[in-house]
Amino acid sequence: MFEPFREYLEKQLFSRFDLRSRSIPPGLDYQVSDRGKNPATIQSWCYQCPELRKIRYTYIEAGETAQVFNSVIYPSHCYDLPLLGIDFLSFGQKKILVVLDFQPLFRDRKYLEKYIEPMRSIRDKYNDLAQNLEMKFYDANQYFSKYLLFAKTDSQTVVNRLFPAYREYVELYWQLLERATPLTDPEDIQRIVKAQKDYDQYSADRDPASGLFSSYFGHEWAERFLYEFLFEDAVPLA
Ligand code: BLA
Repeated sequence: MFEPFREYLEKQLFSRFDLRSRSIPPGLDYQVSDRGKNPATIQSWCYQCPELRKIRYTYIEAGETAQVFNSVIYPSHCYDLPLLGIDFLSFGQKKILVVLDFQPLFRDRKYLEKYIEPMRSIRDKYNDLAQNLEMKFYDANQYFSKYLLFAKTDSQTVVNRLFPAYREYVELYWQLLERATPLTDPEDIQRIVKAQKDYDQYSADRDPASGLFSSYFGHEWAERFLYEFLFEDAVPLA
């Protein structure tokens, strides 16, 4: 279902950046579930380059029952850019949920003007994918922008609308990165280190996928996956 999205991202990354593999802890890069009726696999990829300190994406494949493409791109600590966040989920034809955003690290006017306003024209073009759905797990005002794509949709729309929207958002993200000037003051950089770490903690503690990971791969594996790979700068809750 979302394989073309993964391929597109991969091709973009490899053609634009000087990527190096970034290690994934043993056992977390690939796993097969022996539980449930449908065999499920989860595979992850992780890279880095001078501009982007962590690029990770994950594909869950459980046939008709579940297909998920999830990704977060963390810019280098010398860029205050939002994180590129992608979460596309399909649980059979009836339930498809897509979320795509530049996840802001700060919320002051100047920051939003610089990094979020540029999304507006794309978001307006794809109004049908921005449905103002209520968030149950996350606070919409925390690490989400007002121009996120967030929709319950169908497979036709995924192909005809989401794919072009995705390409435009990703393209814009590269542009913002190209235009960004690296921070040099260690204090400014520390502020980004802290903000990205806070993002990891917030996200790991609330991840709505935790139950899904546990049900397929067991609780212990799920906790490791969350705190050692997806959001590795977070510490597990006591
Ligand atoms: C919701 N994301 C979800 C849900 C699951 C995942 C299972 C709940 C769907 C439901 O309502 O039934 C899945 N989350 C994952 C997976 C991973 C993960 C598989 O982290 C990791 C491999 N989530 C993100 C990112 C964004 C994001 C980067 O990981 C940003 C674009 C958004 N996911 C997001 C939002 C919701 C969601 C906004 C709805 C949550 C809510 O209602 O509060």
